[in-house]
This record gives sequence, C-alpha cells and structure tokens, in this order.
Amino acid sequence: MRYVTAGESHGRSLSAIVTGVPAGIPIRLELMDADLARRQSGYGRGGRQRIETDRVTVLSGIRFGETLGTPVSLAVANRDWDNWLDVMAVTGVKPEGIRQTAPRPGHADLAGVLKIGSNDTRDILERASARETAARVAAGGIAKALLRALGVEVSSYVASVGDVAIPADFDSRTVDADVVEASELRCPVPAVSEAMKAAIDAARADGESLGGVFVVLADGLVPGLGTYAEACGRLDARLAAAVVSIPAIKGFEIGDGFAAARVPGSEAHDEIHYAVGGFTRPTNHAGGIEGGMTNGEQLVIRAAMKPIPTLMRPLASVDLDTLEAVDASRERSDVCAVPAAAVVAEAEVAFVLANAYLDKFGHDALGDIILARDHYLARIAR
Ligand code: EPS
Repeated sequence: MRYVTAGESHGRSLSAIVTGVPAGIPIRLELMDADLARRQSGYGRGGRQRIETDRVTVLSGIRFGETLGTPVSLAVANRDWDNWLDVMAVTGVKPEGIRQTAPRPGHADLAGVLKIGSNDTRDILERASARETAARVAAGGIAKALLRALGVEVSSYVASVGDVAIPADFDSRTVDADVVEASELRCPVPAVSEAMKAAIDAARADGESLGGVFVVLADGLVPGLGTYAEACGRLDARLAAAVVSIPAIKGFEIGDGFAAARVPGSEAHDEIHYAVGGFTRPTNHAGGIEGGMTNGEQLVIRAAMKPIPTLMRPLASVDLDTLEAVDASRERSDVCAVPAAAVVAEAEVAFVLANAYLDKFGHDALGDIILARDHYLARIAR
C-alpha cells in the first residue's frame, strides 16, 4: 500500500490517494473522522482548529463499507479556503503586497524559496504546513482498518511537553487509553497533564512554542514481520523513516533507544522464557523489534518533536527583497502540537505495519491474508 497526499494549507481541499489496498477491509468512516478530530485536538492548538471540523469524504475505492481492492481516494476540505480566495487563487495575477518575504528560522521557508526560485515564502509554507498531516491521518485510516481486521491496535500518548515529563520508569504496558483520550494533552498521568497545560500557558504568554516527546504503541502484532535479510526491509528502518517524515520530528527511538546505549548488555536485552502456549519475555527493552523484525511483544516507539518554528516573539531573519535584518514572519500558529503529532505518527506507523503484513501474507484480498496469517500462527505455535 502506498499513499500520496496533495493540498495546500489554505487551498480548497487536502486529498490522499491510497493504492495497493486489499479488497474486503471493513471501513468505518466514523473511526477515520474520530482520528481526524483527535489530530485537531490538544491543549496548545491555534485558531485554525476552531475554523476546521475535519471530515473525510470518500471519492473512490469503498463500497457498502468495504474496500474494493481499487485505489481509495479521500478528501478533507479546508473550510478556511473561503477566507483565502484572494491569496490562494488558482488563476489570475498575484496582487501586489501579498508576498511574504521574512523566512522563519526552523521552517521550510528559506531553503524552499532558494530551491524553487520563488520570492514569496507562501509558495513554500502552504505545502510545508503541518495541515498536510490531516490527509496522512485520513490515508492512515485505511491502514488502521486493515490492522484492526488482523487484531492489531495502534495507539499513542504524550510523554513530555517542554521540560514537563511523565516519570522515566513509566511502563507503556500499563497505559489506560481512556485516561489518554480524556487528557487534553493525551498524557497518561493526569497530574502531569495539568503541569503540561501550565507550561503551555506560560509559553503562550511569552510568545514561545514548545515541543515534546510522544510514544506510539502497537499491540497484537505477530512475530516475524519485517526482515533481517535486506536493509530496506528492516522494520525498524521503515518505521524510523515513516515517523521522521512527519514535520518537526527530530528524534526517534525503539524500545529503550538511546538509554540502551548507557547500560551493559545484560540489562539491555529481554530474556527468553517459555510457558505453555509459547515463548514469553519478562521485559521489553527491545520495544518489540529484534533483528529488524517484530518479536511479538508490544511495539514501542518514541519520537521527539521540536518546538513549532512560528513564534509570536519572532527570531531574527533577513528580508528576501531588501536583505535587511527583520523579524521572522508571524503566521497564526500553535503553541504546542505534540498531541496532534502523536496521532499523525499512529497513521504513519499503521501504514508501515500494514505493509509488513501484506509483504508476509499476501496483498489483494483480506480473506486470503487472514487465512495465511492463521496458517502461520498455527505453524509457529509451541
Ligand atoms: C495546522 C494548520 C495550520 C497551522 C499549523 C498546523 O493552519 P494555519 O496556518 O491556517 O494556522 O496552524 O501549521 C504550523 C504550525 C506550521 O508551522 O506549518 C494543522 O492543521 O495541523
């Protein structure tokens, strides 16, 4: 399965086309819309989310609640487009005075205008905006639906915002999804959630923005997805590429990640035990991946999001026309979007995992995929 998205932040619509979709996947649009709403939510979001109520419109590939095995095309309208008709007109001549010429440090603005030969950072930022991730979440809904049919659930939570973090020894296996979804920060520890809100309030008052760390989990995976045999098929490499493709994601870990580099081998790995029914692991330092493959334990991914680069108290920049020192441009923006990024990462992780299932068990009809999976589970049963 592959997806491609299109759409500018203030253009008419975002869209996504997903190809390579097996036939027969049950699709519940309300779950796809719920994920779009989860992406829009979170304490620290800006004014745009009060304008939009993201909903997916299916243009092709789904009939009577099941995929047809044909390309699925999806649209998520930009309500805000109505307010940007002059700035985002498809035809005509660009009016004087609407160009943006003060690139923001940390955003795509400067490298982008240099790259394509533009004198207007809006030509870049409209697409570089994280608004595009709404289309990824829509596309990821197809991958999540396939995984759900295979008994796999992908979830996430926020572990830190700025310097406010849940305890370092927090065990991902104890996460209460209801607590996470009830938290405005998608944080599993209510007291920490409140401290995160206070940090965001202080950042907003200061004209600042805040990043953070989120965790993505996948439960119910069979062992042996991915491969030890080819670099490009190693599941950890694929997961890293997918998660780091999300704007502002600057760090990626599986399991203990960087912490594993500080302990001796005996503390870094998970012993193999046996109980009637199968192999067990008393710990999960590996985060569910060994040798580029799933090992049947919970997949645990951590990712670091840098603070959003649009600052209400802007950093220094240089005007593209005059080359004089100016403040970087101010766009309406978010103070913190870590909870939203976690939802986007669920979609990216779901895509990688769905493809790992298709690689191993076939790819054109869900019924055949389930039969192949069941045959495999019977073979490896001990
Ligand atoms: C976003 C929508 C955008 C930004 C934000 C993410 O909408 P607008 O530009 O109309 O406010 O709020 O994008 C950025 C922070 C960024 O730097 O690009 C969204 O829907 O996620």
